[in-house]
Amino acid sequence: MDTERSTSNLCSLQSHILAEETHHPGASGDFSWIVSAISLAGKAIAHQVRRARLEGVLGDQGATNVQGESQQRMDVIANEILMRCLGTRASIAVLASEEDDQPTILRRGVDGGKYCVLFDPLDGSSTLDTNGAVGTIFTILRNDPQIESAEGTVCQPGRRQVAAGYILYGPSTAFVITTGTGVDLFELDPFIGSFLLVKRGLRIPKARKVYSVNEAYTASFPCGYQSYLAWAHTNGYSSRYIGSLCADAHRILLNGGVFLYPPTITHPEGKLRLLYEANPMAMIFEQAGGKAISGSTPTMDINPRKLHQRVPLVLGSSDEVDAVLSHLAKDGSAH
Ligand code: P6P
Repeated sequence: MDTERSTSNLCSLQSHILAEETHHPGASGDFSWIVSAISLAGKAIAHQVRRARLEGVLGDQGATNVQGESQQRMDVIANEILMRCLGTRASIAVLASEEDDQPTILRRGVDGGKYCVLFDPLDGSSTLDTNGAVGTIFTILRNDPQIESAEGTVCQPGRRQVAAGYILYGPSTAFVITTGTGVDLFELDPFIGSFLLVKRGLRIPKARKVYSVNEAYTASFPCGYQSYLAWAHTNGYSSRYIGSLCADAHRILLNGGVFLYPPTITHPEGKLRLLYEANPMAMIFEQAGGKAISGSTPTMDINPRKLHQRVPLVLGSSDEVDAVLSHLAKDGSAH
């Protein structure tokens, strides 16, 4: 991937979003303010992640979240940072987080609440103890003032996402975002405190013989997924799996390949959450020329039933997702 950083002008995320806004006549700037708040939260979380062990905030919070998963102290810290940064933005009606049972209503549509923001504050946080890469995943939806319940308002299909992205806290801090006209990649320069544009219009390679799955659960995958893995094992594929969605997805977005989280005995509906993990990733990958399916359905076509709904997910290069789909269709595993 050639990057623009070395030859082009300095372009920050802030100025890039404001420039994008000029393509939307009548844009009020509200959307840019929301992205700016997410950017601010990303910088603050990046700082906390890097100092977590020094400040003794790694490990369990001693509680379980709505998902029934043990909450990490850094999950709570990241969640609070996002709430504090987004809560001040006047155009947000509803915030929803993986860490909170219910959405947070900030204001109604009549009071200017134009958007809803959903996020997984620190995906993969259990790998932090061993210095693993973690990420914040976010999506922005339009608020529908006609819908009374906050959960009903945010339960929109992925096709209606206004923007989606993630912030990956790894050796560097990467900010990936799409607003529906391609995918742009920024990297945090900690010395000037700005996310700088390094790649505009990122495209995923059409094919790459690398798959990413937790093979320990293979015996409990539906047979179509098992059939695909058996085929991949005898067709020159290699395997890479970190166990942190943002890190696995980012590698595939840049290099190509396919990520799979099929249904398992523990998670018969799949483990990943539709609204604030699968859908934002699906928008990014489709905008970069890739594909994202849940069973045989494009992930973004699913009509959500509830906030923390889980789905199976296959995400990646178009040819590689098609190869998985062909095995699911053959074995009738796609559901
Ligand atoms: P497993 C992290 O807990 C997460 O939600 C995703 O980031 C990741 O892709 C998946 O779970 C890993 O799950 O069962 O392989 O540990």
